[in-house]
Amino acid sequence: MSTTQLISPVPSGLPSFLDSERAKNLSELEADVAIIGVPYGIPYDLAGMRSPSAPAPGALRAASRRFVKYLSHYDFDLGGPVFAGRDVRLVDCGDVFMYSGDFEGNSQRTTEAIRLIRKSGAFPIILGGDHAIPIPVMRGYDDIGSMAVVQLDAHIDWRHEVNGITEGLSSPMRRASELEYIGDMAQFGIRGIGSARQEEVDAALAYGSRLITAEEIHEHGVASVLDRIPDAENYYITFDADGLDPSIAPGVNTSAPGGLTYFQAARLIEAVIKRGRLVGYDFVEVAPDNDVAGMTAMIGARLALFTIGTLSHNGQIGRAR
Ligand SMILES: [Mn+2]
Repeated sequence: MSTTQLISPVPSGLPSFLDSERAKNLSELEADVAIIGVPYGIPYDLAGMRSPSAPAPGALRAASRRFVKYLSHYDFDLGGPVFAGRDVRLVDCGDVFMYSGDFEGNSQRTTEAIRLIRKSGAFPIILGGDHAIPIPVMRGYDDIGSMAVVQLDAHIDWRHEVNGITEGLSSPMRRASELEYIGDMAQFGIRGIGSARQEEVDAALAYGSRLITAEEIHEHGVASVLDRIPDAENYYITFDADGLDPSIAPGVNTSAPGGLTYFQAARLIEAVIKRGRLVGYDFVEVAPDNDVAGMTAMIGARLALFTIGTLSHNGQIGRAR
């Protein structure tokens, strides 16, 4: 299919993420961090054609506005100024352009967008969309050599297929495991029912994925599980909003009781960044129609900002002034 348009920039009149500059051409990026929305995955049925997470990138951008005036402030979660006093250039690339019904093409455009962002040297922050979107996103890392994947989620997402669809929201970790450049995996916050039958658990364990339940984190503390993050040079974090507890993140597609707190999630992200180079971060599965007072979008925007701040504090992005 012919690609006529790769992205739709954030429309004027609507907020960009953290009020950052709006990029119009991914081939001309000059940034340390590039925000990109990917509104659609591949639906399982007709009802899924209108993804509840399609408006999520816009909701996360809107929620990020409350932090804009504090970007020069002290961040107590980071123990210093948000960007550690460094120059960090953020751009918002808008959303990957989605052609109605052209799921394969949308997927290819997503991969292409990630390749262009990475080629520019910018760190990609991917706003889902549902949990199908890391599948085309991770294909944009085929030149990386190797990377580990750390997932925060209630569900293990190891289904081979659902209704014959192999690249849907239940399958990102299974598809990731098939990419030759993806090595170890750790999956944090796992709990409840609904993500796996015995065969998916067996497949994950056979691959060597580390499944760390939410209960273990609550019982023994997040510090006790940080050593389960695999050793790697490069890391990709995929964060399903339902990994968080429904009491703080009700606006998701598949709520599960017993989830992670904000600080458990933040300290997991921080620990990954301290271990090696983080090369990508996605936050997916926000369903704005289910949200309460915009709490889920707010915590999603906060965690993305925390991730950017932590990268800056660890010298992975930006320049010393
Ligand atoms: Mn998921």
